[in-house]
Amino acid sequence: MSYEMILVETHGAVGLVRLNRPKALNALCTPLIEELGQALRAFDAEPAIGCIVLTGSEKAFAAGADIKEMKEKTFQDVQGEDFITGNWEVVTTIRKPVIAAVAGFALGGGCEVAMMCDMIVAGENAKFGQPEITLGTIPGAGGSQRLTRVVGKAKAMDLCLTGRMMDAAEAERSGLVARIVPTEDLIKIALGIGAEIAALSRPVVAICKEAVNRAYETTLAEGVIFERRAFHSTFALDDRKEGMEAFAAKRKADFKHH
Ligand code: DAK
Repeated sequence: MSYEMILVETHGAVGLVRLNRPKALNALCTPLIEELGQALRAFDAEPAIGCIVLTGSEKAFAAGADIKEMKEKTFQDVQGEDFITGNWEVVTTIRKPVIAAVAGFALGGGCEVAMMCDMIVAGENAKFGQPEITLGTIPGAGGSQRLTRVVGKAKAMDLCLTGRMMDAAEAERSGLVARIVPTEDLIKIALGIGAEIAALSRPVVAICKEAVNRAYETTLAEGVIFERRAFHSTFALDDRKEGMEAFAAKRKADFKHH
């Protein structure tokens, strides 16, 4: 598959997608979002891949949806065509873990895409924000919802109502970012985390991702029941047996992904 706005690489069992529209700071125009969806779906369907890393450049993960593409649209346009909704949701449908490796700006749709991923690893220079209010609009790809769930009402209101940016340290303190790493080592470290996850049992990783995500969709009591059933289901796998036998035998587990 050849792409024009992203670069796709494979590093062992880890798929790497780089947003690559440097002149526009990786602004997420419709063709870019389409290519991103195709690449993520292809990695999700590839049995040799166990984890996916999504990144941008050192200057920008993505500076938002493409404002120049959006600016002439009317209400009838965006409502009528359900403006760009479908492809923007693809990230949330991927079953393998997706790590956002964020350096530089992650603004508007860029911040929203990063939040759709399963964890964010940030370079020290990362900046997050939902500046849509300064453009006379509001977040449109889940920013007001996911940010609020992740960082709480106080910070979400602060960011969404003022449009200010938050740096990597504040983002980590607020729970948005899993780890901060030196910007120059970001890709290497994200790929390392990806390789660590990809070496684990693929079906168990998928079950675990589903269980954590369930916490955002249900009550605690229902979530715990879901987790219990999912936990029980891991006992149907050879990998669960191998993991526990390897521990008892003081050797490294050799997961076969079934
Ligand atoms: N769109 C289009 N072009 C952009 C852009 C963007 N979001 N961000 C930057 N660029 C372009 C600039 O226009 C400039 O292009 P030229 O003038 O060279 O042609 C080039 O990238 C370099 O940008 P700057 O010259 O501005 O670079 P600086 O370092 O001075 O500033 C900056 C960097 C990130 C602070 C600044 O570029 C900036 O403020 N950018 C806009 C950030 C922003 O407001 N983002 C939010 C966009 S609204 C939805 C899904 C998603 C959304 C909505 C709906 N649905 C599913 C319904 C999302 C909406 C948004 O994200």
